[in-house]
Amino acid sequence: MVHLLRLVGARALCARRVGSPLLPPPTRAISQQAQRQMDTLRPKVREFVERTVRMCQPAEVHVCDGSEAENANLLNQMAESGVLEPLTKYDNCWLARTDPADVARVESKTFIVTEEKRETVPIPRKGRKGMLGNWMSPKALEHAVAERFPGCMRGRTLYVVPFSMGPVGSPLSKIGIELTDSPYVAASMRIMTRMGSKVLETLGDDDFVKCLHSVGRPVPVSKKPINNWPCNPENTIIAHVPSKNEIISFGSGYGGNSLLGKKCFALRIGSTIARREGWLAEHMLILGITNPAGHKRYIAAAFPSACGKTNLAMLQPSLPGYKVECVGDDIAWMKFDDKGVLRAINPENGFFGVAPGTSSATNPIAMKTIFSNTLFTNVAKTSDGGVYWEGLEKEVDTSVGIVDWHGDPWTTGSGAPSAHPNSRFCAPAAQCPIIDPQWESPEGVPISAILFGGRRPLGVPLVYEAFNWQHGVFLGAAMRSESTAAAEHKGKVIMHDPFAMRPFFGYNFGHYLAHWLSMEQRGTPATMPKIFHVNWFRKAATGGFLWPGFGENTRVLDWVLRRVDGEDCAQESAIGLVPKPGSLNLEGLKEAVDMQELFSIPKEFWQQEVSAVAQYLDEQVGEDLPYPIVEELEHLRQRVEKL
Ligand code: TSX
Ligand code: MN
Repeated sequence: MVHLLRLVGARALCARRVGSPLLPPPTRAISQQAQRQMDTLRPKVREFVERTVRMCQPAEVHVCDGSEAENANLLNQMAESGVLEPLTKYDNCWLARTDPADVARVESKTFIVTEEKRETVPIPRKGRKGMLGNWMSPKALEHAVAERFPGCMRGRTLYVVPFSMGPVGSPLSKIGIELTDSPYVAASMRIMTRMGSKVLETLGDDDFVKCLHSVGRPVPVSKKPINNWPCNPENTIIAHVPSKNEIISFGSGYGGNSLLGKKCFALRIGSTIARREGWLAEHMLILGITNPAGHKRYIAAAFPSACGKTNLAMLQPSLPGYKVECVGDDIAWMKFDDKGVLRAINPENGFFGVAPGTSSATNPIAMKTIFSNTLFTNVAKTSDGGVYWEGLEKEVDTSVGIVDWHGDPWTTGSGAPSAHPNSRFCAPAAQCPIIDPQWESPEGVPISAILFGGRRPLGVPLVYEAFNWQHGVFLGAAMRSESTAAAEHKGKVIMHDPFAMRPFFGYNFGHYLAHWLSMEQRGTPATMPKIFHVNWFRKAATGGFLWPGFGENTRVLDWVLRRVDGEDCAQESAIGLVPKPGSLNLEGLKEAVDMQELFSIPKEFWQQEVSAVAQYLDEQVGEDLPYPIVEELEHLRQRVEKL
């Protein structure tokens, strides 16, 4: 009775909201069972759920416990409603096809909400468009929410998804609660995060990050969803409110737009929490590496897209006696401990990896990870109930039939790719055969080195080391990578992507740089991670790659670790410390490598690089660019002039 009154009262409240249409009554009151579930929630959680129920008017509420039985119900129910297809060739693997209008993150509709614009983004120089994030005022967000959310979950079930980013109970972990009307999101969050009752128990009466998500298609739908994938691309918005630890996402069911623990929480909101609390939330893989002497270290590495970050995180070493283990492939939360050692956790619980290009040749470990308990999205399907994508040509029997990611028959000659280029696997990290024994360590793993990288066909050597922390921060700021950019560009362009964080900054990039620079004061000099820049993608004048890459990158990591050990195997160059001649271990390398060309530092190229980076940082960061970065740029310019 009490609950009924609450709902009625809420409806009146919704109807009074300025600018929102009068809402018809909910299709039905939520079940008594759901009410009982909601009654078990702690006051803060319950208030969040009840407020959302009043606004969004779902037909039903389900509080996720994270159990196997609950998961099986979700999956079977999605199979019945045509959202998922079972992939009968594998154990508990499923295929989702999205509406082709909902296949990727939408940066133009992603906002950070602060009182002052400058908290979110630096003010670009006159006439320049800011490329370091989108700002929205709290008023504009209020309006955007009022226009979209009232009644948006009518006819659907609201799933309450309690999740922990990081091992449950770790001092480095943070808890979120995602309210979503997408069962696909609930099932994916169970893979990508620690999800369920144990999280609510740990939360107690503490605060949590409030995550609200709706596909934005109340039932009955105005038009039949394509592929049974409801979404609302015209009205999509992904908003982050750092001051309230809130994320609000509407209109997209895909990946980073809807699995709010990942990019939205662990990077955007995470970076703002990290700044306040004095740590780092970064777009980095974490790997453990043991050398032939049995000495184990951990490396964190940031790469823009299309550099093979997941492949590096699961590297199969070519050098005898080396062992690589995986802590994470996408995000690192790093904090200096009371001894001044930088410690990292992977806040995630799974891999949400790009499928095309993944094969036994490029990443045999991933191939051993993703064929059980995995949700595939927008990959192609074989007639024997398996998956297919570009890169698997040599691994799938050509006698099988293939349907593409739209569900249409496909053959090699079709022209268009079989799988969407951004198609994904979503697989539990625990299934990775080389998952690190310490990957769930509550105190995190100690980081000895940080790598920044990029896909640089010209001018940038295989590896070089920063002279010091300040120079290392500059290397992160100056990151660029080749990418097949926006549709209007045909060819490949070298894009700026500082710290591989360009789409993920939760606050002003100038302030972010100042925060990184300040980290030097928190670390103990002897154990401060050394910073390196790597480039596996340099090409010869004749066109081919100069470096074999993949497992052979172990040779670069070996040199990095020897530098960490203090070995005298580096010499100064204009751009940083490069390997002394003969110090990179090339023993047993089958391919002939032109070391001269691989490590050359062409004066003209670097003059252009300096001016491109200078122009970018001046135009984009302007007044907010910390002086030490200006200083590093000027020193680099002077060293390059002497080449
Ligand atoms: O992931 C890659 N890595 C990192 C591996 C640990 N890729 C794939 C990038 C696409 C996402 C690479 N591609 C790497 C690399 O180190 N290097 C290259 C370029 C390359 C491609 C093919 C060959 C060599 C280099 N193979 C032959 O020429 C036979
Ligand atoms: Mn990523």
